[in-house]
Amino acid sequence: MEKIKQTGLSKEEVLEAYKMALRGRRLDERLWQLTRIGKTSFNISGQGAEVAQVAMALAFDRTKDYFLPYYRDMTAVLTWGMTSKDVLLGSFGKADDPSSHGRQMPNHYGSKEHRIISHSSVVSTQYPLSTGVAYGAILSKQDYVTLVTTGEGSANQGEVQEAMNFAGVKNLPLVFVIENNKYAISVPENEQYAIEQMADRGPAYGFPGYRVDGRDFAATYLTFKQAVEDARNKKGPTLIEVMVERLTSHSSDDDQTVYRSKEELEEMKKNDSLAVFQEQLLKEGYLTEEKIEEIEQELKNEINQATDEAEAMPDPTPESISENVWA
Ligand SMILES: Cc1ncc(C[n+]2csc(CCOP(=O)(O)OP(=O)(O)O)c2C)c(N)n1
Ligand SMILES: [Mg+2]
Repeated sequence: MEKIKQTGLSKEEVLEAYKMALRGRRLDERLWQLTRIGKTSFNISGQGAEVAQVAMALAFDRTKDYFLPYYRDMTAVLTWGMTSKDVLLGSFGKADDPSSHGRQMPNHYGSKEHRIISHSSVVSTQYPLSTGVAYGAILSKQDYVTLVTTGEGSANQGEVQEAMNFAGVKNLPLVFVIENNKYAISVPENEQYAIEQMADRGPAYGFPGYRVDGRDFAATYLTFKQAVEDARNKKGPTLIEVMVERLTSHSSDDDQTVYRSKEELEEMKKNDSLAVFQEQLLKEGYLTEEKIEEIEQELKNEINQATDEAEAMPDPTPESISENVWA
């Protein structure tokens, strides 16, 4: 059977998934442009992880589940319900930015409306927080599932081990994710961890751990689907290590050509997950060249409009400085 069909998603849903992954790429390209021309201060980019993030988010019930993302998860939060304009409001630091009303750095996503919980720049602090959110489901007898993500470098923080241990002990309805792009800024994976795969840390805390290729939309979606179902059915947490690429530098403040070879960068770009997904959809009859063109045009219009609208919004006022912060 064709691969995409195995997901059980309808043709419309698969096309929406493709459009969402492409939205993530095109919007991120816009964010880079805005940084480069000095209209925004910073960008940290999920290029290379879009397909995996769509597959991950689609496996949840986005009308009731909770999500504690990290800074590279723009495409995941878009899939969860945030809009291109919401993201742009955050990058411009506008008063109406749903993530923090312009208090946080760009890419620190949050949305009360969509149950996306804002995170700290101190990496992985969302992990222990997520155990509280998940424990809340048990204490309040609700059946929501919690999703939390971090990078493979940040997964070596002490509180990540504490969070996973607590989740195992309490059998929490929680899906732990490590997005492994093989770099923590300039530090390569062989200097980050000594085990073969980070997924092995799940069983160390008493629950399953899987490694999945984030370029494989169907495999990623199905792995998450199972984890969500298990969490919802009181079978406890799962750790999923998603292998992705980091196509860009760590952020707009560094240059990865200084610490990665030209060959490595070229090899990575040849295996761009978005191209792999597009190729697969063309082959399996979901997409045509004309349809791709149509989607590209729709996204271009959407992102242009969102940029103009977000940029025209007011900045936070000096008088509001002590609002929307812990004071
Ligand atoms: C506790 C802490 N230490 C260091 C930093 C600086 N820092 C920000 S991102 C990052 C690398 C994270 O790498 P990884 O977890 O692999 O995530 P990626 O950025 O690759 O997605 C570091 C060291 C920080 N924000 N917080
Ligand atoms: Mg990393």
